[in-house]
Amino acid sequence: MFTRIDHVGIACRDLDAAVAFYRRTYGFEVTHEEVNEEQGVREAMLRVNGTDDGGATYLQLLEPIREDSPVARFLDRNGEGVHHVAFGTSDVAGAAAAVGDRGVRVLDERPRHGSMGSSIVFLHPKDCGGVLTELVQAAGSDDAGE
Ligand code: CMX
Ligand code: CO
Repeated sequence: MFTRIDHVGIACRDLDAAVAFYRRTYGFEVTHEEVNEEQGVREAMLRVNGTDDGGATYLQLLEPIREDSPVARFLDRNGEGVHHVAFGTSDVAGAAAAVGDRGVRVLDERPRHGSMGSSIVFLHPKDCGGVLTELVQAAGSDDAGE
């Protein structure tokens, strides 16, 4: 059901500074940048590697665009650092339903819009051993329903 780590989400206060750090330290380049109003973030996706199912693995650098957003609250509490882990699947609605049946709270009733046209759902960190977990179906993935 889950075929890869789609991305690791990292909260930062200054997106441009974070992008510069990942470029000069590791040589990772920005594949895509966007503002996601619904999630309250400006974000950059840095592609790390491709996978044999045609997917890829990214770092997602996240800067809050408003104070009442999840990433702003996270930064206030914890400072900069790892914010969430995202697993890739070809059927995010089915995967969320299956995980929900296993007793994990699914935070989104319906998949929402994620980076690069993906569909995403979040799971409650308190049901996942303290890890905020995201499920991702890439745009154009086989079972894409949207
Ligand atoms: N990782 C682990 N634990 C987290 C967390 C995170 N990223 N964010 C919050 N928590 C914990 C808090 O530490 C707190 O724990 P305690 O009660 O033990 O102190 C608890 O969850 C509640 O925290 P809160 O700040 O009061 O709650 P929020 O109102 O911020 O809600 C959550 C937390 C997970 C429901 C909310 O952040 C959410 O809905 N997140 C999903 C959306 C999101 O994160 N979007 C940004 C990324 C977008 C993208 O990836 O595309
Ligand atoms: Co994410």
